[in-house]
Amino acid sequence: MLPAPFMAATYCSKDSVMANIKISPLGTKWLRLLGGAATGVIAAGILFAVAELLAAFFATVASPLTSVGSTFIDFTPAWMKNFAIATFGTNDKTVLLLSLALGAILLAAVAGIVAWRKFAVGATLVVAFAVVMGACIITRSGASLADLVPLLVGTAAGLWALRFLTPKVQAAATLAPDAAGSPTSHSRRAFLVRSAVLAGAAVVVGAGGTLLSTARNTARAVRDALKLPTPKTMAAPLPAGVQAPVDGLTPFVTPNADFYRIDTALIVPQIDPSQWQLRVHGMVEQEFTMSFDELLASELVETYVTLTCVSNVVGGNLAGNAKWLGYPLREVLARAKPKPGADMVLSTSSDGFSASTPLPVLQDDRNALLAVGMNGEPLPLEHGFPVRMVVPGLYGFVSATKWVVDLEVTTFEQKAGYWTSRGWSSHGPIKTSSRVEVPRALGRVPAGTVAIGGSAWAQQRGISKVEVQLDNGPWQPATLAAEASLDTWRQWSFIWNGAPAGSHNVKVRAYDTDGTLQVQQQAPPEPDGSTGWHSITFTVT
Ligand SMILES: Nc1nc2c(c(=O)[nH]1)N[C@H]1C(S)=C(S)[C@@H](COP(=O)(O)O)O[C@H]1N2
Ligand SMILES: [Mo]
Repeated sequence: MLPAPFMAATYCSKDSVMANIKISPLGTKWLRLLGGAATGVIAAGILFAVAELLAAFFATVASPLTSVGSTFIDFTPAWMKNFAIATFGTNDKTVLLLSLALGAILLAAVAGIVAWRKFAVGATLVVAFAVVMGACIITRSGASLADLVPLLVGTAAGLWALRFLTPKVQAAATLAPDAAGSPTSHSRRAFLVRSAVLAGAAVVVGAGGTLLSTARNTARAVRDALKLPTPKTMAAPLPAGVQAPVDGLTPFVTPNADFYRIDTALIVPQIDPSQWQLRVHGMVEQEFTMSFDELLASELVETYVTLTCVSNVVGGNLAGNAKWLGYPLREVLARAKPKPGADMVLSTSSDGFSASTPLPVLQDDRNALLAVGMNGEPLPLEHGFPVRMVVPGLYGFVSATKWVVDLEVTTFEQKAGYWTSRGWSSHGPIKTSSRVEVPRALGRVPAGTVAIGGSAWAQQRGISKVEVQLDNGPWQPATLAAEASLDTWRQWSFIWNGAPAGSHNVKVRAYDTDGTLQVQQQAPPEPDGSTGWHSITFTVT
């Protein structure tokens, strides 16, 4: 016998009315679908809520939902990921989470609808989804069997909920009220009550689990309370005039809150520094591990470095400049003593991301750092707390591993980093770039004197000259702001007197200190960084 609400849209709980109502087969079909879908979604809610709650106690890696999301990210084809970063920028994760949630709801609804026809098949679907989720969880970096407990118990609870909400008699059931008159109104009410109770329980348990895991997560509190030691070598004070005198330019030092963020982490890794360890191993004479206290007790260096992302398009904003505090990686490697033949260090984060950095780059005097501080504070959680790498001159994808926990000295032939195995290059020296920041593209400025400005970078080589071209006229030298170091970006400005009203175009190009001109040929970011001269159009009113 089916619960009544799925028998007729016009159904009413008053028995007297019921007697006169004809059951519409069409309405019945839709209500059955709706009931099945609701059953599936509520059962999934119970599954995830219970799993979330238990994950607060058992899991060492993320909860089932986020493990699935993370695995999804790792298996997303490169073109789709590039599209997501290009289209949604830093919102890419929100979009992913929403799509995943939508996908989960759809699958759950399907399983519920199927369960209403044939319970065993619906239940098998749920088990199949659970197996896939289990595979996602167990393959996360650092996962153990304990991480499966929340999923197992959650799945059991979800299956129970599915059974509890699925009518006992299924597709073959007759639609007529049974002999007792209208037990159907009872079953309808029973279904609604049961659904409401279970849905409420899922919300309460899920919210409780989330609160619990947040409360048990000490990383943020520890980070906020952490006092970093004074560096042995302080950064040289910034020269006056690193900021070009043009209103609206990007600040020379990027505040932490405004620093671009790019990573594959769906949930920011939460690492308690007292649990943090760096393992140094591979082709070395001396393998060792280093604790956070040991790192802080080392001779720390402070230095300004502009970080840039290989995914940055011409004129894009995936670049930031900060004062980093850290321990030179050349000291770490000097202690490990790489063996002959090694040419790469594969750095791996707690969440499994990895980067391949040429060994010599980490051994020369450029101050490649195991960084603990950013602009006078501990690293923000989303920028790698407690420890990340910062390597001047290389794009982040081959050097700037956040939440770093492992350094393996190896060779490019034997190992590849996360993005290299997804179609990007294995090496990533930063290409000379420049951009116009003021006026804004398609912006409007008053007639008279127009201030134009922007920044340029060529980490390790430095910027020696910037030129601008107005309306396809001759290239003219821009005024360079003071240089902080070869590893930071350099601002430039150009004052255009007597700009006539109308639409104008400004183009910029930079030279590094070797005198090499920025590449003119337009190229997309993949596989080793975009090239091309930035050009914008604006209107003088
Ligand atoms: N663990 C981890 N570290 C990572 C990444 C990542 O996905 N995971 N992305 C890298 C990339 S591509 C860049 S550009 C920089 C960005 O650092 P930011 O987010 O602090 O700006 O981090 C690098 N380090
Ligand atoms: Mo990047």
